[in-house]
Amino acid sequence: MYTIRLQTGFQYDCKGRTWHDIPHGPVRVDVRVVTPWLAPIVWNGTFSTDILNAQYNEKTLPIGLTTFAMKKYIVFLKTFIETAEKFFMVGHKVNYYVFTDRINEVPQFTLGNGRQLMILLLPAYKRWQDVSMRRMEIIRDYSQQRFIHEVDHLVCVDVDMKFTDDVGMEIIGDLVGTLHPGFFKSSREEYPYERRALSEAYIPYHEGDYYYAGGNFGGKVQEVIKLTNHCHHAVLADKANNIEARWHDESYINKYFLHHKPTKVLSPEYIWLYYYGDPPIVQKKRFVEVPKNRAWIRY
Ligand code: UD2
Repeated sequence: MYTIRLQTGFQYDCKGRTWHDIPHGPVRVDVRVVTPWLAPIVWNGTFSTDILNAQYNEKTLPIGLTTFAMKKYIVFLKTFIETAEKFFMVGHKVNYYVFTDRINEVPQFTLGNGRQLMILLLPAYKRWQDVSMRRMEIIRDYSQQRFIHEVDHLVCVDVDMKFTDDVGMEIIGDLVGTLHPGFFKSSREEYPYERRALSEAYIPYHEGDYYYAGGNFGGKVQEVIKLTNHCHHAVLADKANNIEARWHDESYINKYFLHHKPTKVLSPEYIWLYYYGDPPIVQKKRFVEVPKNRAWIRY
């Protein structure tokens, strides 16, 4: 028997069957689809949306999607929500939790059935790094006090992003991390982990599995509470020692995932930055960064 690989990444055998027809057949041979601890790595072509949707119990609670639109980042909210309505968990219940200090600048949205927008007022920190890192504390607190009663699962993402293709039940798992688009082909020595031993985020050169993006993580609410609580304490401990990890919250998340392995890993389809080009191996760019003028937006 011979196989033909098509651009889509699906495998067809000589009888024209895809892996859907042959459940034990190969899935993707050009990328790794499982971690060494046997968690799936979610790439296009490795899952069936129909099967996952059929498994989804209609009685379950909505999926929670958290994002922060603090200060000038409020300008990203319109595109973020409008594209989420088109592509994020279509046909499922969603609670959007948007943290902002600029309630008056929140646009009006028309949302689909079963989808709600919750605007949560926060005072803003001065430094953008603190806004970014403080997300750990805020997500932890709101998860404990509120989200745990309203949703089963949280997806926590950056706001300067847009959805450009379907993102559905395939991303749901107990503890979920996303491969950073810049380092999914790199070796562990090349990962931009925090390398100063003084920091709580420190990872030595001989350790580490993947480099995860700070802009998309999630899981069951209880797991997100553990992750954000751990990272928040690490941020505080470093602050007390006058040190700030190299990539802020992202560095602490990477340290957390080293010792608490994600049960599901999303490929960079789920956080793409065109700064890294348009490689065909990333067949779908589902959630992509909106370019920003960092000097203007952050100050
Ligand atoms: C990366 C990560 C980001 C974070 C950061 C830490 C990705 C795609 N992004 O992005 O998650 O780990 O590095 O260095 O993996 N924000 C505001 N107002 C502000 C500043 C930030 O709302 O004034 C929020 C907003 O949701 C933003 C997020 O914090 O998307 C992260 O900030 P960023 O997007 O400027 O960070 P960036 O692009 O360096």
